[in-house]
Amino acid sequence: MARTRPGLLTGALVGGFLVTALIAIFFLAAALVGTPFVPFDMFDWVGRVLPGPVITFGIDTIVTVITALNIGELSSTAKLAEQIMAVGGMLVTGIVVGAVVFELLKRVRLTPGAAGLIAGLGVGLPVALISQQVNRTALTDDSLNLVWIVLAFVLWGLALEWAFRRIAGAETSPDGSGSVQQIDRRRFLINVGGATAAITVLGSGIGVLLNGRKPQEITVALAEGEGAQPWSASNALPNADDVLVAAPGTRPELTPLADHYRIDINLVPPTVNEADWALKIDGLVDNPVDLTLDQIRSNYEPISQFVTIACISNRVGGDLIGTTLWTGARLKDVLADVGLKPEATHLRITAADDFDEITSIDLAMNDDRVMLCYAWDGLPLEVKHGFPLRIYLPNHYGMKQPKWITRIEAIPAWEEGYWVRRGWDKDALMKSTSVIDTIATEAIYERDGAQFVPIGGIAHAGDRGISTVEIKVDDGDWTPALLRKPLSETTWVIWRYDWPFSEGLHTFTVRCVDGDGVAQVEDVAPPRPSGATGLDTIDRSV
Ligand SMILES: Nc1nc2c(c(=O)[nH]1)N[C@H]1C(S)=C(S)[C@@H](COP(=O)(O)O)O[C@H]1N2
Ligand SMILES: [Mo]
Repeated sequence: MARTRPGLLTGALVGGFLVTALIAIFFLAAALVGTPFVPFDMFDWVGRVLPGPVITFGIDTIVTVITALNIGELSSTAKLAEQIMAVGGMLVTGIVVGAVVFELLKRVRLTPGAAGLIAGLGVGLPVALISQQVNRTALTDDSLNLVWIVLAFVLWGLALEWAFRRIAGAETSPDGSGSVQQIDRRRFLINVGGATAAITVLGSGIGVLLNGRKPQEITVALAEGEGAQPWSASNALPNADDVLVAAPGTRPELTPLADHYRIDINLVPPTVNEADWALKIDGLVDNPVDLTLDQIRSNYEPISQFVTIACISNRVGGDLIGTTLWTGARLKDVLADVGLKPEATHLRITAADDFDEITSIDLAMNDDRVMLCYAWDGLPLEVKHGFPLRIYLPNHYGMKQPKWITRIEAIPAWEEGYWVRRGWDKDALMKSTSVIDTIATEAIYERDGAQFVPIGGIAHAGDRGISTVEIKVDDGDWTPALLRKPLSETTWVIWRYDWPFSEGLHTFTVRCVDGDGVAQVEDVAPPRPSGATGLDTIDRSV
């Protein structure tokens, strides 16, 4: 028994301890400064590279388990299960690597530091590159993330090796008897376990607290009556500190209310008299209610979000798209008060113009952003934009989002809504799109002896965000544009590309990749039935 050097089992234990602390540190850093939370990135990546049937089996299993155990509402529980699996996956990786490193050190004599460095780089480098490629969770710069992840893993590897040498050193010291050696190892493991537990509890505790801080929440006081000014007249936009200036001629980042597109089935919008209006919520609910506008405004915590909405009829490069600040009450808060019956699966939303659409309760209850909206840019909704109430459904085209809502009825099955009955897509999820607004030849400038023309526009991909915008001039290479930080995760992104000027007739084309890494569809499709695709192209002689 004496003189056994630590091997697989001890390595697994130490690897597990240390990786737990590492996970907590990644979590804390993510909450503090927005570096990637590595386990989630890795999980997303694994989900994408694994073959379809394996994923389907995995999802089916989660669904079966959640349903069988009856542990709560499906999609949020499933998300939690996935997050646990993501962290578990990293834990297992740490355990396996710990075991391998200890076994290796037991068998092979290596220069001090080599094993730790190899283990750290061996795991850290691919993980950092994958995280960068997936780029789901980071707010920080790519190169910073890369350095941070690799460094963290290298330190982790070195800690592993240090632990091995401590244990091995203690046990091969020539003086003691076997029993002393055993106590030494046990005490050391307890110390390591205690230290990592402390880091984990502290790191994740602070991380949770920081995450509890709602990110840059905007409070909007409703301005009403004669001469009321929009919110944006006296408030800076949340990305005002972004150094990237839009190319001259790019549309405004926040669409002035007067310029916001309007689409509906009415020649004259229905005028709702606030005094006569109430929102009826009925159907499969325990307590049907009629809510006045005042009740909706004051009984529920108001939330404000920057929103880009587009019409499904918008052509590539068209102007049926706009961005403003929406304020309202979370639909799930309102639904909580009426008590949905278990048979209820969908909501039929009807409007003063007899327009109707059907929304799933799953979406309403699980997406905190879904709201009953009563203000745009701090002002009560304009009549033509849906006064007194409209709904916001992130990632869906306008046709899914009734204005002038009068009634919400909980129903037991999905039904076709107004435009679906007329042949349009039942889901109407927003397609990724990118648009050239300007080729600012008048703003040509010189730098290092070369001339540049600023080109700019917008890119939008529902609530998926935009990771890349690229420009092509004639048959040249696709070149990345610079991106402004968007107003929110659901708004369009302003991009800019300073083009090395050359005279003549040129063709400019733009394309984008969404935040999930999915490229904009380049095949040309008309708006009907599910939204236009294809690339925006401009011919210009300069
Ligand atoms: N009641 C009602 N709501 C409606 C519509 C409508 O015709 N009636 N049109 C929808 C469509 S197709 C779009 S694109 C958006 C447009 O909203 P906006 O006019 O405020 O931009 O409203 C949606 N909500
Ligand atoms: Mo629309």
